[in-house]
Amino acid sequence: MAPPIQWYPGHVAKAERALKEHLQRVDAVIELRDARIPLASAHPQMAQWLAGKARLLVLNRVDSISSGDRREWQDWFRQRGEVVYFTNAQDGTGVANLLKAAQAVGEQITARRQARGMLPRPVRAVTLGFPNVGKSALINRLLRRRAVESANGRGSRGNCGGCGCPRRLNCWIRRGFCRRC
Ligand SMILES: Nc1nc2c(ncn2[C@@H]2O[C@H](COP(=O)(O)OP(=O)(O)OP(=O)(O)O)[C@@H](O)[C@H]2O)c(=O)[nH]1
Ligand SMILES: [Mg+2]
Repeated sequence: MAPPIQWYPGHVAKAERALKEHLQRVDAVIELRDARIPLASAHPQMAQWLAGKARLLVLNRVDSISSGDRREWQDWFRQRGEVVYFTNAQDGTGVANLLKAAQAVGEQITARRQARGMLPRPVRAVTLGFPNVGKSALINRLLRRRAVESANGRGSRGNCGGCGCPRRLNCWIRRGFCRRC
């Protein structure tokens, strides 16, 4: 008889643990999805993982959808109380708008920290999303420099040489802690 299929392999559990641990250290999350498949490119547990955290939802690759589809998705998310930011991380369309929103979120976080008597420090943000969705390209656009490698393909694998986090974390956690992952 064939051995039972393990649907929840150890490396996935390990990646999830690492993700949760990393999330404890960040103030805000930029969640990236593919504008062509905004629901299919969402992780079902994302909302749970990000509970209580500031989050900006980005639909990247806006150049790959029609303006009609964009309007429909915008309405769809708005009806559910969600603000979405459409970007083309390759040519930078929509990034200025996202940056403004991110700065506003940052100011709120800083004000909250100050009100609690905490010392000021730079706001920590991370981008999360499926492989190849454009995380690196967006980071480079937001920072206006080539801070991370952005390329078509399978992305980087193995352990990160900087903070030591699993680079792929099964394709979920990326960026924000060290430049190399
Ligand atoms: N047409 C188009 N291409 C994009 C867009 N954003 C990123 N790309 C391209 O898509 C490819 C993958 O982008 P990356 O930034 O490396 O994606 P990633 O999410 O960091 O990928 P991994 O690190 O492998 O998970 C690159 O060739 C980018 O130039 C976009 O909005 N539109
Ligand atoms: Mg990348």
